[in-house]
Amino acid sequence: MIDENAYDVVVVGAGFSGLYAIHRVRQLGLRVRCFEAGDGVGGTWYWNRYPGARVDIESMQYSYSFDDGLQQEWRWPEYFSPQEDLEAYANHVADRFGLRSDIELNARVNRLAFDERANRWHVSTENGHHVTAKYIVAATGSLDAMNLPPFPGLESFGGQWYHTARWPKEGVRFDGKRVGLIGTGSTGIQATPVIAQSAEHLFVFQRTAAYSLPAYNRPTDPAYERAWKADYPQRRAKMFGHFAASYTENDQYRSVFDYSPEERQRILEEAWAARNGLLFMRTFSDISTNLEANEIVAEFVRGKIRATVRDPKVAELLCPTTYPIGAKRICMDTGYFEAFNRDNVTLVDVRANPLAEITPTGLRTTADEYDLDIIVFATGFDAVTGSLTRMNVTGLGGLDLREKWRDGPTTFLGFLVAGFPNLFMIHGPGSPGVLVQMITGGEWQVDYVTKIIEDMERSGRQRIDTAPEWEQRWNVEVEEAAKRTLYNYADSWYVGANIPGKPRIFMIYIGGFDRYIQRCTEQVANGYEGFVFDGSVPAEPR
Ligand code: NA7
Repeated sequence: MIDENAYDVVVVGAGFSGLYAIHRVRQLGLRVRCFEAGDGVGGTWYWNRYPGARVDIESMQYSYSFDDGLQQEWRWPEYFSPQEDLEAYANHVADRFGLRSDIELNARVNRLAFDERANRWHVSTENGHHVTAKYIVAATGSLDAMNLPPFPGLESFGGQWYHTARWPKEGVRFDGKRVGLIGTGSTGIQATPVIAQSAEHLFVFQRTAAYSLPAYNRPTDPAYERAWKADYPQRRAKMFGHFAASYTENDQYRSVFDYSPEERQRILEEAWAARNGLLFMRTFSDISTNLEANEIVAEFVRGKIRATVRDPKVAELLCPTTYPIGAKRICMDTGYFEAFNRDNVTLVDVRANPLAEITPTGLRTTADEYDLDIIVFATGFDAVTGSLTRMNVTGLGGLDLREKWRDGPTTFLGFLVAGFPNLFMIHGPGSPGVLVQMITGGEWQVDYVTKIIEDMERSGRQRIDTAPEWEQRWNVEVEEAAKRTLYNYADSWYVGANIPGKPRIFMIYIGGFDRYIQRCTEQVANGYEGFVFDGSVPAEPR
């Protein structure tokens, strides 16, 4: 008798990687079930529906490549899609490939336990589902577990409050309201100009100033779309061989120091005017690796802030000075700095005067009190590991993933954890994750994982694991790659510094997507070196 609740694969999360994982697993002819916490598909682009939410990579490339019909027929109205267009795309993909019948919505996984006698995972959800599966694909997202700092007094607040990552579907009306926005990362920077348009007054509480570049978002030029569609196969192939899984036509890749100060200025001005967002960071080859080169570019960007913001004191406060440009995720904005020229926007420095408490009528810093009707928390995420550790995952011998990662996450190739067999993470710690174009990165990882599943099914293997020595070795590779950059110079979510008590470890493989593919591929080609099947003795790392 078939056990209806026994699956070959459970996919956790119906974001972009999860949707593709369902599709690929089905192609293997295996039984799959996907559990999704939200009441719709889209993952990050389902949850983050705050005002101004927009992707920072051009949509013609931040999209699936696996089906040419899909990429030919889909139209992206804007270069950088707003949240609603990305959510619509996820829904279209779910319908077009008939994925919905395998997705359980409103089903947050709250327990994953490995049964080592049966080599099966037990999966439970908050709303009472209980199934088993041979394999888990954890497509849980790098930026899913929201961070709401424990500000004292929040429960006493008489107004409304929202976290940007759990924004109500019906939206929030700001007209006539005094609004406080906490946080000036990508999210706060996108939300500020939009909220400012209707709020009676907006107070932006800034702890650390951020480097932000103009998005230059605009309607998609039909000629640009045609060029992409005519050349999709070649461009996608280039993306799979590119260090950031991206397509660029005009990388200069020369050192800042190859140019005279006047030439640099000219190149930077041209880049500022023409290269949207993240591309600007590739104007020179050494921006992310050489502090002196970085400072030249950082000072150029500060000059732009000073030229935009009329009040010199406010401008100075908005200039980031405590870390290199790019060491935290660079932000992309549409009118962020300009918003501080409005009479109804006030910047509050909570580095000098920290937030002390939320009060029944607003918020108090160590210097002042603010009457507020609405508080918006744009305070980020327990990134990369949070969505995994919050699921209560236990592996061999009942080992808890939180315990295993107490001193920081360890993985082999960013997708497998020793002692947690048959559990595959997409965009997990130690993978290129958010430092590459994530849809393409996710597609590649899903393909890699499904190939492993296919091999196991063909050879009748029950269990795939790795060994701590191989995790250590991979961790060294991750660390070495990060050391060659300036990323360790900032207290960012990349290193877990935004969550008090989280071990400070660079959690992302920055050696390049191309190099990552090469490393993953060669481990498998070398007879699955570093993997342990069905409890066999692991090979020694060389
Ligand atoms: P981020 O980038 O983590 O930004 C969170 C912001 O919230 C940042 O400015 C923080 O200041 C601020 N923050 C967090 N906790 C506090 C407290 N306790 N007091 C004051 N301010 C605080 O999250 P986002 O959602 O903006 O962006 C996440 C990613 O999504 C982004 O990098 C893109 O990849 C897309 P801090 O800098 O820590 O001083």
